[in-house]
Amino acid sequence: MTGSDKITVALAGNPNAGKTSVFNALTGARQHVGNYPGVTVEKKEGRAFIDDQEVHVVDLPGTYSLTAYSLEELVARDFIMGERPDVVIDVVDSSNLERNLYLAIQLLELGVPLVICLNMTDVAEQRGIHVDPEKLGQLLGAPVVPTVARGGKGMKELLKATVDLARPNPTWDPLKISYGPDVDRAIDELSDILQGSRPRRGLISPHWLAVKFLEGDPEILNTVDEESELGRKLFPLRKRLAHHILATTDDDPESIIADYRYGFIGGVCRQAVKAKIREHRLDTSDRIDRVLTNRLIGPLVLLLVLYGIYQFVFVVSETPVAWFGSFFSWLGSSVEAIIPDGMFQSLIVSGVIDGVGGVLGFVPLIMFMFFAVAFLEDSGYMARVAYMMDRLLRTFGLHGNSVMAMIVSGGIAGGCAVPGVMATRVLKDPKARLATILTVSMMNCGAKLPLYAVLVGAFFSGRRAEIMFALTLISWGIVLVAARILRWTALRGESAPFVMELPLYRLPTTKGLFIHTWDAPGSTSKRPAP
Ligand code: BGO
Repeated sequence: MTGSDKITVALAGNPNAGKTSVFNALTGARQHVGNYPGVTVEKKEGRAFIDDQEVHVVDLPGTYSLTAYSLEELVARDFIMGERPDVVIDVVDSSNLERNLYLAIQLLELGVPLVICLNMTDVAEQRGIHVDPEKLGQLLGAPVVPTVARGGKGMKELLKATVDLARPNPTWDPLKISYGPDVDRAIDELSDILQGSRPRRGLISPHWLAVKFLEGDPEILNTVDEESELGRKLFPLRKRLAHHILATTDDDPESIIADYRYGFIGGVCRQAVKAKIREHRLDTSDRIDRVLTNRLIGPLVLLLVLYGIYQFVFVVSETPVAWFGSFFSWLGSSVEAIIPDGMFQSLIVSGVIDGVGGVLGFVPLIMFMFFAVAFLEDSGYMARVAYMMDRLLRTFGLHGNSVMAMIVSGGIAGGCAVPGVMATRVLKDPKARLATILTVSMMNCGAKLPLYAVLVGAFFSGRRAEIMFALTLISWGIVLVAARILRWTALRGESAPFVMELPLYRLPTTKGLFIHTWDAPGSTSKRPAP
């Protein structure tokens, strides 16, 4: 807290969300108006009381975002970062939640102790939109108080939640969301450099600064002199990373980051909003989702997609696999002709050439599999797979996002458990993460493939894809049962609530697909869970 027992609260919110009404309802006649220093933006301040506790309320300018593109946004952000109020109340219009949560997410990314004032609940209910405040609070990690500011409803509860959060001194704990593989990696690189030398704003997290730096936030860019030692490291790196992101995604970092924020919000709203007509940004992604995540059509499409991938991987890779086979048999017979019969020849031909050839022969197949998974991930469909699988996987004590690790480990035959285990970093629930790590190696990974291929070739030569598909389904069953047993025994406990992010659909770029195929999809996609 700032003073001995006075609490300072900043009131943020989109224009028309009801911020002025909340301010008036909280402070009544105890208000005065001034200006923010150095600018002609009006600054309203007032006092509110609850159980003898004085709360100093500062009304921030109405903003949609926390960028530095408008004076209002800059004033609001500077006040929060410079004055560090004890708590920020974000007034959101619950009848227009998705759009309003964009600011809330940015406040959470900054790390401010936040209370969400879920205003206009009367309007939302009239429109058939019911927001579950508890669920919303759980998912965002911030208290949510429903209000109707016009009638003063919920104001006491709002003040109480604010005071409860301010006592004892809350720490600034930034929300970290994933912005996709390329941007996440770029942010890691930038924040590593910023970690050591934080320009001016020593209290702000290097991760947040790195996000802003990559977004090209003019105010943050200005805090670093291009000619300084730090600037000479940061600016060329930023340029290179922005170039790479443009090449792999065909978009600039700022748009990608915004898309992923909306994806995160979409995931939150899916779980916390029940509506007769759910509020929609009716864009292409939403329309596609209506079909692809439909309860009946969605799983059928998913099975078709997986089966299509099998056909693609096995049919397309047949020729290069045969090339590898012919090359190694040619190499074997050539070496046989050179080295005389005996132990040494057997070691080289049967041991080294046949052994290495047998494994390398599956490289094209594995590359095609990774290519297919990279396509699913880059297009945004993989997040929908996780969303659809969430309910099923939860019954086995896992999480929808475990699906990426499972698929990469061999959920589509030919994967590898190493990037699979790395892909579990996205799971924030430690028990679900450990259960996934311990079980994914039972999938049909690339190392098991040669053996399966020999057996399938010998017994079911005409139906390779179908039998491999069946074997894969069996391995899924084994993994799920093993996970369930672990969650009943060694890893017993409740699962933590977690947001399923649904990024917008995008058309993958060729360069992006090749880079992600090479990297092994999922292995670098998400940040470590805090
Ligand atoms: C007018 N419920 C309802 N139904 N309305 C609310 C609520 C609520 O919870 N909260 C606020 N409003 P501001 P910003 C108006 O002014 O506080 C209404 O920009 C009108 N005015 O009364 O100003 C509030 O500060 C004529 O409505 O928002 C106001 O964030 C006809 O939402 C509007 C109808 O609130 C914006 C409404 C002359």
